[in-house]
Amino acid sequence: MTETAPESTAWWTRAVVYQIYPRSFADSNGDGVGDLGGIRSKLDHLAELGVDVIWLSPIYRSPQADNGYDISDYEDIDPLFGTLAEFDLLLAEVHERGMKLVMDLVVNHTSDEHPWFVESRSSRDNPKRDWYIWRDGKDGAEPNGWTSAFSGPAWDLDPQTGQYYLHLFAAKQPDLNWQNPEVRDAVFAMMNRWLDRGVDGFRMDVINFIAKTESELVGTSIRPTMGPQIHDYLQEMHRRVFAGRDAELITVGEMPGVTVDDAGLFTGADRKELDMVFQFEHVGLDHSEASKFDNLPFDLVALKRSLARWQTGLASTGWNSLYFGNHDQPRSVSRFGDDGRYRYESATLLATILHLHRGTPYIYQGDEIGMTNAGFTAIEQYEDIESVNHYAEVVAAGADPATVLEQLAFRSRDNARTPVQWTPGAEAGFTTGHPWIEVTGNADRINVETDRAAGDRSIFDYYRRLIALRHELPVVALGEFALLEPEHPTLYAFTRTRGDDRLLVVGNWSGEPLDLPAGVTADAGEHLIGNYTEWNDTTLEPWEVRVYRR
Ligand code: TEU
Repeated sequence: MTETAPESTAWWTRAVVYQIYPRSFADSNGDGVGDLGGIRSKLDHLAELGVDVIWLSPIYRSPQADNGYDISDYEDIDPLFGTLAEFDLLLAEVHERGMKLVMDLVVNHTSDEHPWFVESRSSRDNPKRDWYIWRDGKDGAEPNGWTSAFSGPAWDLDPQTGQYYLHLFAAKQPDLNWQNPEVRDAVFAMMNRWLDRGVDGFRMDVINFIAKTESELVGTSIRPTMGPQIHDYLQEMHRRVFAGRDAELITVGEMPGVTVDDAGLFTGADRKELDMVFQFEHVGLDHSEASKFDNLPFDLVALKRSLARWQTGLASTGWNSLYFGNHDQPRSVSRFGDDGRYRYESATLLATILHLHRGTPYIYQGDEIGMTNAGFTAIEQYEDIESVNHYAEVVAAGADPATVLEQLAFRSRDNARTPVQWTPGAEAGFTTGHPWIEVTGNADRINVETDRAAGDRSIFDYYRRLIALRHELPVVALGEFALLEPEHPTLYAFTRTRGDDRLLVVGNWSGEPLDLPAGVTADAGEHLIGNYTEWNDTTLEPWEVRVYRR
């Protein structure tokens, strides 16, 4: 964050973030679950890749109903992952390598096992009653029609006190009441303690959900609308947590449903709210409004239109995060590319297009070696609460199980949650024990060891060069964006311009050769990076991408 300096000098415009999903990254003690020791053992992998920031998905104490996004103690590390002492070691080792460490901040909700909620539910007059959102039922049913992101109503009746509590996610994730100043005090104090400990910022889980009003329809879900107090809450957070020490920190708001205009407000330089948003528009185009499991054909023109709107909309104020995948999305090479014959080419094309946009790129663990979807075919293979609940709900309502399994195979969050494939050996070198979720069947071919030995077909090496470009060339970080050939169904072409410096990116988003429209590469300049070793200026080979600079 920058308090007084113009936005363009902020260090995170030149930074690349790497997301670790700790339970699937590396296991050091053989219990089958990734842990802090595993992360420490792989820090050189990340330093060699050249990333600037590591974001850890939650490692706090948690019953793990939603893999740590249900927190029962914000001030301690879950024994599954390690201890606070080991966390301090990890933080020191990250800093020694010149990288920063960002924590996941999950404060829209806690676990129902958090002492705050245990107290809150104990009686109607408990001092913490109003820390959560309690309502009377209406005509013997839920207070309103709001639905949970993980199937069913967003309200649960607590028999002990006869009222309903709100949970926008699982019943084990009750929503905190941010209107209560005591809740804000407690959250801000906790954040300050983590910053005092030395962490470098926060990725804030569904942070736009903390202010709730009326209803809106989101797909088949009826959700609260983002209330206007959201900006007050974030500005108060800035004043009470970040002010005075924000220049070295990074703050990222994960915000499902946020628009470009909202993002300009959340991240405008003078607004003192957040550094950047994590938005969802471009990953919502290939499924229907009605359900994220209802897959639509991929449409490159729509994707380009969406990403270009964000580039233009935040050109003069605000900042965006760039991603094609994370722990909630399918693997990007399986979803947008070709995870078979052209896996190397399409993985590197996706990386090039993403990293050459304006914004801060996020690499999700395993993407740097082109890991693919899990290939699960039976419901027993799935662990994710969203996938398991969805299957149970729609099959009970009469859906054909085989069809639902096909949808999950494409869409389930577990596709991104299988263990990172380190070696061709047993359990992909992830654990010496039995992994908590199955290793993807292609680990003998797709793994870090094999990829790094692949010479000019190493995806890791390609990412390394892309990251270095962002560090070296201001035009990559800050250049103005212009989309070319917006209606072309398979060509992704754009320029980035800063002063006399101009980059041209041309990518063939298909498995067929493509003749470049006349003039696109005229006066393109020198070849900067690309995923083929030989090229000509008039055609692109399958999934070929190329960047020129003049
Ligand atoms: O996700 C928020 C979110 O809205 C989605 O990405 C969500 O998981 C998915 O769309 C459901 O269809 C965040 C976390 O990233 C996710 O892992 C958590 O499950 C969720 O919040 C609750 O904390």
